[in-house]
Amino acid sequence: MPQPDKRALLAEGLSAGDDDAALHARLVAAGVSAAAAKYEVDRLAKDPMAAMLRRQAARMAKQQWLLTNQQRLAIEAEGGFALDTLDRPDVAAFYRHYYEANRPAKLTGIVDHWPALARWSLDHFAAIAGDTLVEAQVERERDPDYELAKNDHRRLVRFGELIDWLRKDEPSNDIYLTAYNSGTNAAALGLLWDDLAPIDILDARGGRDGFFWLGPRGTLTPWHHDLTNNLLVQVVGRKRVRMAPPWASDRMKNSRHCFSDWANEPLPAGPGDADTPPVLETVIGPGEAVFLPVGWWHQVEALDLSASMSFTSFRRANAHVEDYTSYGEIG
Ligand SMILES: O=C(O)CCC(=O)C(=O)O
Repeated sequence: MPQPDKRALLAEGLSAGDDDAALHARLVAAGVSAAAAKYEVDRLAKDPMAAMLRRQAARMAKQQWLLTNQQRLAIEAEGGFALDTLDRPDVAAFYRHYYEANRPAKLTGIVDHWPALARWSLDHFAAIAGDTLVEAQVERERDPDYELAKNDHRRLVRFGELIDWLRKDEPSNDIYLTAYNSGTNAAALGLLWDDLAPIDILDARGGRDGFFWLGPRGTLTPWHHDLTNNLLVQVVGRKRVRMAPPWASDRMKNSRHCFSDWANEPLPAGPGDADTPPVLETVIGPGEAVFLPVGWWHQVEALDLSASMSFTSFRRANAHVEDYTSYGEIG
């Protein structure tokens, strides 16, 4: 029988905030004799690495307490933990109560003036850019990590071919033009920007700096958080958006970068429990939008053939990415 790795067990226990008795019990439960476990635990008293791990665990516990307070306040708030819908929001009120408060919202009436709402269709896309090469994310269904490995899934496709395939209206998560493809698509699909117009809550760039999303019914963007504040505007079809707050990150299984091991799990809307985060859920249709604050987890499913735009050009710096460093393994 293999010997338990006592150092690994101790490191695990110290990181979890175990006291000496809990560390001892952890070793014994893994098959270490009581005498050997006592020897190992006693030795930690002189180990500077153990002292540091203990301090780190205490810091983490303190931070978790602060986050739990955020949860209590949000759940006990008047109206409960809920997503507000703001119709034609006042710009100053939006910034004060949502953007600066790191609070999501569903927004309506902010793009009623966009010609895209009447114009965008597969025929329109084919007419203005059918012969153009666009970049898409492809072969997503064969790879459970298609978002994390998104570079491997980039391909150039003729826009007209993709449009013909979309006309079949088959549900699929295999191909999706996403914001990640914008480096190519912003130029390739430049004529589409003539169908957009400025949005009051954004800065003055007139909607021309947005990111285009086009895919069939059934695309799934797995649970992740963005590194910026983000506005997702729906133009064609509907999307279901699920959101979980940053203060519930202890339940988000965040083992890598900004991604969650919940992947596309349909975490239920509601206050959550000890294992699952509180979740807000909404469906946005043509002309509707959702404000996704930085750090909020979200998962998005297209319920129909869908075309959307997203924007990060708020009237604030929105530069949170500049001091983000956790790109690798976390959990
Ligand atoms: O619309 C989607 O599929 C995903 C949108 C999203 O996750 C984002 O804009 O950050």
